[in-house]
Amino acid sequence: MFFKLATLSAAIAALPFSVLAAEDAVVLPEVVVKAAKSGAAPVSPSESKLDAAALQGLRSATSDTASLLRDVPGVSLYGAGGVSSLPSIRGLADDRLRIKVDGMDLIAACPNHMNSPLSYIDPSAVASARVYTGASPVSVGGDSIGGSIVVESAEPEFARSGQGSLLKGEAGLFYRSNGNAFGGHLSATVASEQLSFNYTGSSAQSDNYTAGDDFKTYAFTGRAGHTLDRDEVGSTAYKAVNQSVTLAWKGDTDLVEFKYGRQHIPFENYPNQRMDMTDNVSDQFSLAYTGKEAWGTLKARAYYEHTQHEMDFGEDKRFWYGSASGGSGAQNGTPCSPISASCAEGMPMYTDGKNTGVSLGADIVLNTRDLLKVGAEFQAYRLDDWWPPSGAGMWPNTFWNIRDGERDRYAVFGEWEARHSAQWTSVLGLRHETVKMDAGDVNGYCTSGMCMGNQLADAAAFNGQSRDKTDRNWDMSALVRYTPDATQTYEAGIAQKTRSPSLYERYTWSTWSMAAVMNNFVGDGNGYVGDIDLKPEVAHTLSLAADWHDAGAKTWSLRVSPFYSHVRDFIAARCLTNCPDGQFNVLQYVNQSARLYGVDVSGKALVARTQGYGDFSLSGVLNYVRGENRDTGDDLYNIMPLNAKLALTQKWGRWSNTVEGQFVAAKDDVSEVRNEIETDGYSLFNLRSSYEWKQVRLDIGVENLFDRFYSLPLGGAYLGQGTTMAINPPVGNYPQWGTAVPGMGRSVYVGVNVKF
Ligand SMILES: [Cu+2]
Repeated sequence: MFFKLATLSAAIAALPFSVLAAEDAVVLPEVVVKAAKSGAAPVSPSESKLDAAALQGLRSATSDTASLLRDVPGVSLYGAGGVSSLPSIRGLADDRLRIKVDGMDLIAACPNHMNSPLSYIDPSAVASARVYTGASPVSVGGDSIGGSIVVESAEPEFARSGQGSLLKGEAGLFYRSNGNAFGGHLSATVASEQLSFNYTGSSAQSDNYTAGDDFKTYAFTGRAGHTLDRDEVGSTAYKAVNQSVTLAWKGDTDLVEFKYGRQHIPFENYPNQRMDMTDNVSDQFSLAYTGKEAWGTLKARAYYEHTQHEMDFGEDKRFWYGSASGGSGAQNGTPCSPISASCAEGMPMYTDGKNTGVSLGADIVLNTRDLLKVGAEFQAYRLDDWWPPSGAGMWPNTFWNIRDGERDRYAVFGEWEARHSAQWTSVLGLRHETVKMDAGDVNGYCTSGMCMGNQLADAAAFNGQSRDKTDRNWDMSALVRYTPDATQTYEAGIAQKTRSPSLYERYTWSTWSMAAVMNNFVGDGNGYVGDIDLKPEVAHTLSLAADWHDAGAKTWSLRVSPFYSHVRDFIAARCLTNCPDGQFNVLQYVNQSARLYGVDVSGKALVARTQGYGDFSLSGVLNYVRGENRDTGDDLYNIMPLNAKLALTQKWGRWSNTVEGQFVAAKDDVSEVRNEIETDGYSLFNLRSSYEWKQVRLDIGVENLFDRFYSLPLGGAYLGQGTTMAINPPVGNYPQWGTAVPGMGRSVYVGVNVKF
């Protein structure tokens, strides 16, 4: 066995890591947690873990994996496509968070970040999700300044000793009334005691959703062809298919897992982007090894992910207002062929991203007190972003938005976790990353003569500069946890975290408004231009947490966690030339100084234990965050206003019934430079029920019970219909500045899940 292990280790020495364990293997941090559970419970109060049971209740309600995290303290969601919203932790989102899906650092390969990391896994495939909201340990961080999210699909299962073989699976179907959404999933495992094979597949699709009662301001009249209903929110339809096969081998002390996954999104439309996703194919290959040694655990992983992404105008954006009879607009509904200098049809945009990663890590048990985690990670990322000629102003050449983009990360870290006594635990970590970036020469659609929008001069200026950049980034984090007795835990954490700019932030180059508005990953409708000389952003964070609970942590708990973060060289935006209020403008990324602070409060309590009607418990979350630009005095963009959730749950035999209220204040702290739209406060109510038999689970619920109209505070600007290619189309055409994306009106959902 040892020889085999050594051979394997050698074979995989070039490979990487992640949280991955055989059914009977135990990941080390959990040993610490479990060992402690009998006495105190020094689980970090700034870490939230959602396991299968916690996730199950929302699976039928959403096809958007990020939305499974909606009730985690400190988390809010940027609206995007139907399966692609972006989690925000304490005001920081997207590339500012470290998000790992099955051990892979996925990167959105799209100038609008449509294919965000969590869009690559279906909610039905998520077996566990961990969210680190505080000064997260360096072992789960890197190239980010906010929290970390670690999402895992199910671990491979094997037949029990003496059982011979195992055949099991799960299948489910769901339907949601709003948008007529439906889909299903299937997972099947065939295994012996040593080998395990699994297939997992899922599919979800939806028409446009409808907003609550009052959404009338933006409804269309006189539109040819497809007509939106009065309360229909344009560009919110989608279809997604995820499939994977996993082959795993288990020895006495080691586990090897190979997984191939393919995601296909035939279309996903975006109500806050000027383009829609018209095709996205992602192939993911991952090989992982976990070995339990006498000294601890060795983890290695290698992965390769290839995204082929296409955008164009979806059906709600293919219309030329005021000239329905013809014209040569790229968004005209009438076909135009052949394309030429005077005739355009659509605006195809392609992105190709290749992401290769290798990581190696060890959790070394030094003694009963000390655990040392060391790791090395390498990631090579390649990106091309090009827009083929499609006629009229987009003619005659291919527009290269980013060509031969390269972003490589080399990281090493060490983390020392010590249990000094039953009361005191500390975690100290240090991490270094070298980030090397480069990009090739670019050109616009037009490469000679009179070109629209300064394409010639912009391209020449970009090509004349060196694009080769190397950042050397240090992260550190120190955490102290004090657990005086079984009813309370206090934690203080400080961290320095660094993120290098993304390829889109450094290397997008065109100031032409039509091109710039295609580069936008915040959904605010503005155009963005990169800056090669951007510096990495560095956050210094202080995070405190106190957790009080009953001795068994069963009947009640209260957790309060204030935080403060100062970000040097925060990548903000400034006006490029002239930016009037009340319209969309072209902005450029710029390093400024920012600070974010706030508090998350969460708690639960068993309020009644009845004979006839089961147990009743109350749970709640309150989130407050402020974000300020210290250089300009402006508010940061997309900061969730004060909000709270309260839920009353009845556990009654096989029934679980919940009434949920969500209360959100008006958003009036808005980013002026981005002309961010204010949103009104609102409250929503949801009902959820589930009934469980031995092998069957039924979920049924109503979201937005009273069909309340509301605007998504982090949903961005509504660009879901009309002639989106013009930054500010003439009055009478859409989109006009000033409408936020409405949230979904009432939706009844039902889901059934069968285990076999
Ligand atoms: Cu895209």
